[in-house]
Amino acid sequence: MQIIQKFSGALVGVLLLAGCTADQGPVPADPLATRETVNLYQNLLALQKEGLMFGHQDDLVYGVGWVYEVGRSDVKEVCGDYPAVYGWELGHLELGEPYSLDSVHFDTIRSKIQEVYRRGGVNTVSWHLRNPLTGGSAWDVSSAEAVKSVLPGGGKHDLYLGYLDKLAGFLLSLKSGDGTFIPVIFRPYHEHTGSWFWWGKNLCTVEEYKSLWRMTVEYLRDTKNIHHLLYAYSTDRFSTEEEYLERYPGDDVIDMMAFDLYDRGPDFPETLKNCAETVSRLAAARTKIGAVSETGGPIATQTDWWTARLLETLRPISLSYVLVWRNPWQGASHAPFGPHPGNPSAEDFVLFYNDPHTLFQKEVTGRNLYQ
Ligand code: BMA
Repeated sequence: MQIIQKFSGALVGVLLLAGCTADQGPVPADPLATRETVNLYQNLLALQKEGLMFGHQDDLVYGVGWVYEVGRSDVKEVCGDYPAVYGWELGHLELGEPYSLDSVHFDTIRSKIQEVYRRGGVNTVSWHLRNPLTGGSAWDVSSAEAVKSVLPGGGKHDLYLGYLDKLAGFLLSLKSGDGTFIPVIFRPYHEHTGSWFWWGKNLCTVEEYKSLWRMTVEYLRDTKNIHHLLYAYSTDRFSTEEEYLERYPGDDVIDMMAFDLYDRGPDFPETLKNCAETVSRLAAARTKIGAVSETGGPIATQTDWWTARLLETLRPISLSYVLVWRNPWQGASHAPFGPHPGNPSAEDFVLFYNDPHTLFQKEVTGRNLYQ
């Protein structure tokens, strides 16, 4: 009896360390995560062994030559189906403005998140929030004091909690028709292995970056009682496991391990393979979800980009999803990264869509990811 008790105690210890409980299976970092959030987490872990979901930023709200047309999606217009994963951007929410830095109303984002949830898709949010120290944009890297200034004791700490209050208000408004909180993958402070955002590598120390993360999770989870988030850690390109993990804030606050990587030259397939294999391996070892959280390629000129460069590189690697960035409808800071009618790679996207390894709306709707 004693031996059995000792053994089961050790077993529980091992399972908890691995982010599991004996009866429930793997659980997210937030011990109070809602049932739907736990279910999403477990279903994404299972699904990433079977196929790769396709995601697109702002897919339902604008595309090439249109904005705010109900039912439209550039992806659907090319392949006949919606993506499985949808990215939304919350920059400028912290200012209390009605629309994002990409001119999408937060009320619209909310209703699209609700629509995606109803259809069984997955929502993820990013946050290019303003520089709290200078008042400049997320890209204002003129001071290496910004992260420090928002931590406890810093001159912008209270201002920053105000930012988090506004974020929390929006997240707490994400409810389905029956009042259930809609789980979302929250991906702040991304691409921090580069130095183009105020939270980037050369703008703060390792400890400051980790503290920013932990302060954010603790405030949302413990002070604001938000329990419908899966937290995503998302670097830019990296070379080694050590580099990837250098600023990782900890298994107890992170649910997804991801990276952003754009196709900017001939090294892309090899770099993508290296980063994807590393993230997939690290995520599996920790029972976390793995993903390519942002990508995009020269689809106007490289007509087999979807299959030859993206799919064939990622096919052997277990990851939850790959999300391509937006198809800007105004002030285009870059070419569309998603497929769209008339694009020279549109036919190749149909091959990508028809490949059994890729998963779109049709495949995930039947999976009941939240049950
Ligand atoms: C960038 C570009 C910008 C945009 C920002 C936040 O990569 O697409 O135009 O404002 O993301 O979505």
